[in-house]
Amino acid sequence: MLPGMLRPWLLPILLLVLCPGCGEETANPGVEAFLAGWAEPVSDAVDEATGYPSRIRRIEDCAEMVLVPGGTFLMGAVPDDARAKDVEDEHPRREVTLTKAYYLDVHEVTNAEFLAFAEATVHVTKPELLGWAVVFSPEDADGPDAWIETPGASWRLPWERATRPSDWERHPVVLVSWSDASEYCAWVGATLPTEAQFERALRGGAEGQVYPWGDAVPPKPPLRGNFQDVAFRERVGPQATGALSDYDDGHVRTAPVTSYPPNAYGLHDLSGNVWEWCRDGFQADFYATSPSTDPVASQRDPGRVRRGGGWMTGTGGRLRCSWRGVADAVVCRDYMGFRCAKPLP
Ligand SMILES: [Ca+2]
Ligand SMILES: [Ca+2]
Repeated sequence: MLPGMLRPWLLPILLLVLCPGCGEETANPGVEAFLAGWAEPVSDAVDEATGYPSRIRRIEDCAEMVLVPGGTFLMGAVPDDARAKDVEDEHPRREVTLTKAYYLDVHEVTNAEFLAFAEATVHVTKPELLGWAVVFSPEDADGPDAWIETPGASWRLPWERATRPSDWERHPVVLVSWSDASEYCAWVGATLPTEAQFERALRGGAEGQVYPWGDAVPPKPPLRGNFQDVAFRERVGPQATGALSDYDDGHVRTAPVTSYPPNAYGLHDLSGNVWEWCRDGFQADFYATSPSTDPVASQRDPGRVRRGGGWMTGTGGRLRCSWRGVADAVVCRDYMGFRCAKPLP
């Protein structure tokens, strides 16, 4: 057959014969299997390194997650951080490799999302069973401690005198234990982030900084999150000695999620708003003994890692990227919440 006699419909077939790879599906064939049953892509945007969607939405709670790159980063106190000099558990600073990229929630789990979980699973938290919780309530406190036992308080009514704000649904859930958080993550097909995953995400790709935004507090404009600020000091009074001067984020307690700009990975409020549970048990000497690849500390002791600082965190050094907080797995605080993570297969 002469070239001039080619039928138009023959051309795609000839191209396939001459170039067998040209007609193949270009998407990563594992993506569909990985997402099946628990999540779906938000858009056509795909991560070039992995072929996986850059952003996904979970089926159970409609929460969105972004893909954080795997790779090697420096975890622990940076050399120029004078405040970390005597903080032994942040040393030694070391190279940590996360072998898989991982999805991480764009924002802290909200009350609306936790409500969906509680209704679907008939989950009950410890404050709900006890009928009270310790809640920030400076007007009702006798002494300098502004947190008092409050009848009726729980994640459903987490503010003073067992109340809640009108936009409660958009606030991060609080007064949930590590166990509550872990069960939630399992419900959506994920887990809590490891401490290493959290610190990598918190640093946002900016290696070597004391804080996510640079080396000093308070951050320069724009606002970087919800911390213990001038609004908090006005509410509590002069004993709020840890409040950031010249910083007003507009919220005394929790702020609705995504109230402040995201970091370079597209993640909101890793720093501030609420402290976040990590999967790891807390071990003060973990950095000296842990593997350098995908580290996660054993949960043999009651203590669990919490990270990032919250609305009551200010000048005390706990907003630094390397600060490691700890709380028992069963405690529920009105400044502690969580988000979910899931690594690629
Ligand atoms: Ca604040
Ligand atoms: Ca947070």
